[in-house]
Amino acid sequence: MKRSIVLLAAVLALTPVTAGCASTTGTPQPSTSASKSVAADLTIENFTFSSLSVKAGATFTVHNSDSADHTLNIAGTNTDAQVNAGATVTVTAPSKAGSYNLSCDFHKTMHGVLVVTN
Ligand SMILES: [Cu+2]
Repeated sequence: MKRSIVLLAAVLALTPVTAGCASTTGTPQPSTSASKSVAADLTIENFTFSSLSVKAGATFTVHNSDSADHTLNIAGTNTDAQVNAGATVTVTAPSKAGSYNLSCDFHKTMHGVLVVTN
C-alpha cells in the first residue's frame, strides 16, 4: 500500500510536465490500485465475515479485502469456496431458508452467519 502511494506521488509529480500536450478528449484512465471499492454482497475484512441476508438459491458475491486467502464454508452444505486475497467469487446460497454458520478453513477463529430467506 505504501509503495503504491509513493508511486502515485511520483506520477502526480510528473503530471504537469506532460499535461500540456495531453489531449483533453481522451477517456479517463482507470486507476489500477487506488480505487479498490468492490461492490460485493458479503465482504471479508480483517478476518471477519460481514453479515448477509439472501434469498434461498440466489447467487451472491463474496469479496476478500484481506491480504490473506480465506474460504467461505457454509455449514451443513457443500459450499466451501476459496476466496483468495483481493478476489471476488460468486456463491450460490443454500436452497433452504435458515441461519447458516460461516467459517474459514484456514483460520479457525473466523466465524459468521448467513441468513437465508424464502
Ligand atoms: Cu480465513
